[in-house]
Amino acid sequence: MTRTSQAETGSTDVVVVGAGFAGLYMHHRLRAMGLMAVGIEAAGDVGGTWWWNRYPGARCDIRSLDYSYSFDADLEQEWNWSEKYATQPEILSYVNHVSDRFDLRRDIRFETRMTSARWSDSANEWTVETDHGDQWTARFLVMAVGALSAAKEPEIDDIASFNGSIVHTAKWPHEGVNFADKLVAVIGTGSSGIQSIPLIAQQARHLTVFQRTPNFAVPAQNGPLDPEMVASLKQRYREHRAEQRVSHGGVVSPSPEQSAHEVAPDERTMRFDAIWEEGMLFGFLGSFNDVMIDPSANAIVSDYLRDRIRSIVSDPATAELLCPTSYPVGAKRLCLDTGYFETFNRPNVSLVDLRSTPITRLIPNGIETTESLHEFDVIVFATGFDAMTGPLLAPEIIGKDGETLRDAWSAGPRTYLGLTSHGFPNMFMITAPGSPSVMTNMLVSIEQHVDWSSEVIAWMAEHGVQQIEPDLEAQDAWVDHVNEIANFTLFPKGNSWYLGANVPGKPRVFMPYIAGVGPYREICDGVASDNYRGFTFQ
Ligand code: N01
Repeated sequence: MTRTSQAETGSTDVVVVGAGFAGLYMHHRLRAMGLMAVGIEAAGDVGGTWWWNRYPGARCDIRSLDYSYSFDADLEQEWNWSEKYATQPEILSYVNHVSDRFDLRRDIRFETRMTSARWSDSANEWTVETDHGDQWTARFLVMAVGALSAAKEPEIDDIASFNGSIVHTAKWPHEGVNFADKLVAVIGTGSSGIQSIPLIAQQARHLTVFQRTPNFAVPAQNGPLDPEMVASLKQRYREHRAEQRVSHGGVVSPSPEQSAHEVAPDERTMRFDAIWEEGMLFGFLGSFNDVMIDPSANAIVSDYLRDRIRSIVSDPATAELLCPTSYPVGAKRLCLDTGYFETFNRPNVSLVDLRSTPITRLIPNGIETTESLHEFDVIVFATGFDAMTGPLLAPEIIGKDGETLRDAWSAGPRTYLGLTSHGFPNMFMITAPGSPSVMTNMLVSIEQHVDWSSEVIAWMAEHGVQQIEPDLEAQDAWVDHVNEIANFTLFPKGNSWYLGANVPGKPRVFMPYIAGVGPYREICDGVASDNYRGFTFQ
């Protein structure tokens, strides 16, 4: 939707930044509360991550029946997913359907990027500015900007010197990319690389994969949904949603009671085989209760997954390069794949190990490594995101004492409950650092945050208060708690984007809260029922 309107100036109750799943649901809630909202969205239409990430193979790695809104019982009955894991186009049509059904585009300015927001304590309002020269004042600011929405470019010299095309998985051209008969490079082997590599390989004359760190991946075992299973789930969808809300990761799965060491090797293998055949993303991490706590239990799972790689990839040297050995499984986000390791058996695919032969620079016709020159027509950067803090710190957000959020978080993000930050009154951040967010089914976490924030806004209206701000002590205690829980586990042991380790110079702080969505929800509800313990109101 091309923006044609002139710069706007006005006043509203709430400015909502972002029109992905979080922003859209926020608009729905605010409208139901009788509040006015203005939405700002950089993309040309609704969908957030699913509007931008259109690379071949992009699909969700949470089951489609779970990765959908639960706020409306009719909506979940009327929508029909075609596959176990939905593709990006199908998710985008779902978002479009929801936006049409609830008329959610009405208040949103597309192709508009928020550039700054400044809080005025005397006026009790935010002034939000955009790259179109708009200026909105609002009592509340909701940052629904997504956790994985600021694309990370690779740190490679002379990128501009390359004469062919460069595309980034997180900013995929809407017209698509023709790889037919082309020499193609993919740099990066995280989820985006692992999903796109098999499909690019089918089209390209030759595909070279540049891998810095290998990743563990589990086959999706995707396929059409069984209509009987869907009908039966739909009959108890409400109960299923309630179970999701109190689960660990926002998906219903059994809680493991045994340690990996309590089970005989043969039985362990049988269990792992069953998880492999089922194709569930976090099945391996939840196979025993100590996989993400005890390095030796984790090694049992890692060994199994490495053996699987060796059994798929025909060339033993390539198989070894594809086996992760430098971190516990799960410490980098586990990937769900369709034919990823098999792709390295194709004659038109080769692997370059960047640990032994790093890229030195791009050259006009390709990539130079310390060992050789590789010629390419197209280079795909699958190099990920400045996760969680990137989208929040991109605009200039200036709080109560004139301090920017960037300065307040210079040593790492500081939030109370992963929803609010001291010094930034009346600002809510959906699925921000310090909340379960990216460790969960995002839809469950998004709905919980939007519900909680809208309930505070309603409570403030009822109690005649104008301003809410988290106390510094409550925030410090929460940040300590988030770190304490993370440090009890193996999650911080990989150089992952969870820690900000993928972005040079970014403070190393484990950002998500990993105690689980159920316990986290209880804490948030407890804070609310205790008259918003840890917050000061004016
Ligand atoms: O990004 P990543 P992603 N030179 O950061 C490499 C979600 N998601 O877009 O590991 C060379 O995981 C980097 O190497 P290293 C999901 O939560 C979900 O793939 O830093 N290589 C790594 O291999 C996921 O975890 C889906 O050593 C460079 C890769 O690029 C998250 O998004 C699909 C480099 C980046 O991997 C991020 O995934 C897609 C450089 N300069 C994404 N810089 C679903 O399935 C980076 N790399 C729903």
